[in-house]
Amino acid sequence: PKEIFLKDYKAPNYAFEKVDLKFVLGEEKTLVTSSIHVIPKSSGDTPLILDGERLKLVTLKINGSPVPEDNYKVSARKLHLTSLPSSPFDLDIVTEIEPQNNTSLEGLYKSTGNFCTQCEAEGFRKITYFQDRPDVMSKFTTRIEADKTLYPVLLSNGNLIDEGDLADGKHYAVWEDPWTKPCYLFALVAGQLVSRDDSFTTMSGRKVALRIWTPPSDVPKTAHAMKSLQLAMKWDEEVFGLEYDLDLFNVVAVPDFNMGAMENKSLNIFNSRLVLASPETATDADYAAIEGVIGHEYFHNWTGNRVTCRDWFQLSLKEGLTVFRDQEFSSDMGSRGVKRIADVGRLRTAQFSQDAGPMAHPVRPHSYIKMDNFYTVTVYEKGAEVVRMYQTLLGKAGFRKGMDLYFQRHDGQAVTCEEFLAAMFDANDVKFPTFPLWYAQAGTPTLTVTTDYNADAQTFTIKCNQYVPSTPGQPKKEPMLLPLAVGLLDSHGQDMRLTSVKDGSSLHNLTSAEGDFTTTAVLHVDKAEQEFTFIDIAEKPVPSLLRNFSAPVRLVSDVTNNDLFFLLAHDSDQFNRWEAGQTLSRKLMLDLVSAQQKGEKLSVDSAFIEGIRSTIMDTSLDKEFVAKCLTLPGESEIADLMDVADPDAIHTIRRYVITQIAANIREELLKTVEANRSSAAYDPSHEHRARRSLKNVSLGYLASLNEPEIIDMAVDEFKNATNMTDQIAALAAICQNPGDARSKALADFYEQWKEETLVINKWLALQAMSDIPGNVENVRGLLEHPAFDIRNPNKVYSLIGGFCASAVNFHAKDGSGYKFLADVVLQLDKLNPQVASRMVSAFSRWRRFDEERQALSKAQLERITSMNGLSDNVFEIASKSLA
Ligand code: DPP
Ligand code: ZN
Repeated sequence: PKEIFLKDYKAPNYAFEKVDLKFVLGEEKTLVTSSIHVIPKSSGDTPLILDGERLKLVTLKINGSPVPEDNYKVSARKLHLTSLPSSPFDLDIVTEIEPQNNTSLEGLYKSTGNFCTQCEAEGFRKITYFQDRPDVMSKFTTRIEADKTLYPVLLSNGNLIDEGDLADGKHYAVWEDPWTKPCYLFALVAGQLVSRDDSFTTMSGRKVALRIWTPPSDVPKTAHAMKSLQLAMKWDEEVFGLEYDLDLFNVVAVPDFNMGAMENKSLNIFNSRLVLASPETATDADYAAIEGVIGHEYFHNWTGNRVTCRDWFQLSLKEGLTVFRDQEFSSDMGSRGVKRIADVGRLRTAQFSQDAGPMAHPVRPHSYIKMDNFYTVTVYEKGAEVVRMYQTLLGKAGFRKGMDLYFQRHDGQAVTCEEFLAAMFDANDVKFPTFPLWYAQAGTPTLTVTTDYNADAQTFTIKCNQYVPSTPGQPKKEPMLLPLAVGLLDSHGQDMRLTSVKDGSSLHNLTSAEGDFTTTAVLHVDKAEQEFTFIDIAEKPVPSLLRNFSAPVRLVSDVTNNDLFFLLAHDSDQFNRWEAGQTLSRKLMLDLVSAQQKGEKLSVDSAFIEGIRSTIMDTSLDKEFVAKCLTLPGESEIADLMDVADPDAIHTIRRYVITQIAANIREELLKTVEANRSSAAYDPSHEHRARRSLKNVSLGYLASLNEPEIIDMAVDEFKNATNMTDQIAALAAICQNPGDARSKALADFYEQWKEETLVINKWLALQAMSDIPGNVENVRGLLEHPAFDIRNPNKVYSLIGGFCASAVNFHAKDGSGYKFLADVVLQLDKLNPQVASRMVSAFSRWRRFDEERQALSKAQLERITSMNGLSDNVFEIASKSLA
């Protein structure tokens, strides 16, 4: 397989000004006619190289005449055209494809009988020959012809300009998109769908029709998605002044979809799980995910579609920015602090671990074999942190100025991350020379902070040391700009006024001209070693460092456990209040893991238990925040902090700490469950979501005690639940303990929900993630269950992805988990390389484990890479993991 490099980028030699597509959709074959108006951009006889995969070329014409055989060459992945006219010409290509046999779910494929498309990143080349790259932007029209009974609804991008009946029970529709776009934003849907219709009136008074399409029985489940869409449209106008630019916006829900959703111009296509929700079938987390992703795809209309990427290395230009925008949207719709905690939690578990492993890559990668493999937590979530840092450095108003300039300069263009950075800094007339390194250097910086209070001078000094670890291909790193947000708490737990800070020899005033003082200072850490001194600090403060997680770094500090308990009780920064508790938990768990490994007696520090008790009893706190504080760091987060990860010891210790907490605050937990039961009618408001989350976390703790009366209580909660949030939480609580109650609850749940695919996926995931010893055999059994289908990505993510998330079983000492995953990956790779490649990623951290486990997983990785006919997708991940 061929590796592609950012440094080799060359602008295309031919522009495609206008593209007229015609699809004749059929059961056996589909005929695609593409008529392209081509504009040569360079002089001389440069070949035009088109991408195309699994296509049957039927005819090829230039300016109406067949292209002579000597002037073109077809290979497995390209169509080379030579001896081309030097002035603009029309290229007509007819290809034949078989969407019904397309199991890769990219290009044009069928899902439950309907036709649909997924073209990002490089799926359009499975539809027709094209310059399949984002810097080729064209105006598209799309004519669709299909059987009218089987496919009554025909959709594509833009506006419907014509429709009508044809002979033989067929009909047609013609769609015209007035905006230029790259082919990755092309979409087509044809099938038996009905829509929920609503509208949105934009800030300039235009009425936009909104339609969410699903199979008829699912229409009632689209109300939340519709409301989320309207909120997102309003939010983008209010916060960024961005208005929708067509009179119609369609969303289609599809059950078979590799990713979450896709922002195709005016025809978003979504994985069903991110559209469909009812209180009975979807959890509060599902509701929140739908709101976030509906927002995300809508926001792409400006950040992604109106301004797109020059090449795929720039993916974070649109994804980092759009994730940041959806995070801000969700924060404004719900609880900002809790949202930040959830986002950082995900960054820290998934992205930090990627950044420390063989797949580590910069936010803007330097090379790839298969672009699909770079839709990663680094490009998305770390990319969003980079965007957030601009806002932290420039302020909200400064960030908005940068966004305005970005659109002013680049609307209608395909650009790079440099252009975004330039717009941000030019609009604010600043320069931060080391900031661009965030795009180029992989690896999570470690920021080490030591502090010193000088009572005589009344100064508080913060000494910083930053270190960016080496990563594959990048042995040496430079220091980069880390915005470090700092607050200082006085002995009453109040924020101190910060008036000025010295950075080396320069003194910065932190008071504004109006005399407003600040309680959080943003320090610009951009050297390997650096000192900052706060002036006029009247007493020894407790520092609150990296407030709101102001930079994506690993923070190591000399803050004591006593300081952490103080911050947990008092910090005005909600994120850092939570973080203080997490830091204490991580220290405790790491100490216990080491005690366990040495065979020492285990015990949990009573101050820790008291900290938890006072948090759960503090009625002034948001209950969702309390639920977050009660949740211990995950097993993989602890594993990442060890020199040699010991999944068995970590698992034992996490269970041990949970049961110790439960036994010690049993009464408080019981009271919390009592006090926070839901009313019969589901209330989606923040207050009620928060009550449910606290009740369910408490129930989970109690069930860990495995006492008969508590299990009875959990079974009652399960039976009486009126919504999925409570029902699945009760089921999960029961499932912690093997036995009759568990088997019965699982069987009852299946009976109740077997017709609801999305609910049954939760049932699969719950069993797959179980820590019951030897669970691999249950999971192998579930592969044969009628509820499972290896062709459906959601089911694979639930069952196989779920299994890999259970460290004790995936990393079972006998290697059974590794063998299971390799078996599935090899089977899956023949059907759907993108999904297979996501699954094989679970192997990538194999070097983190002991020698026996390393040998076992390495053998499975080698078994995979030695397979003939392996996809580029799986090859890239597996071979880089072995490198
Ligand atoms: N561009 C898509 C997204 O919204 C990829 N599935 O992230
Ligand atoms: Zn996106």
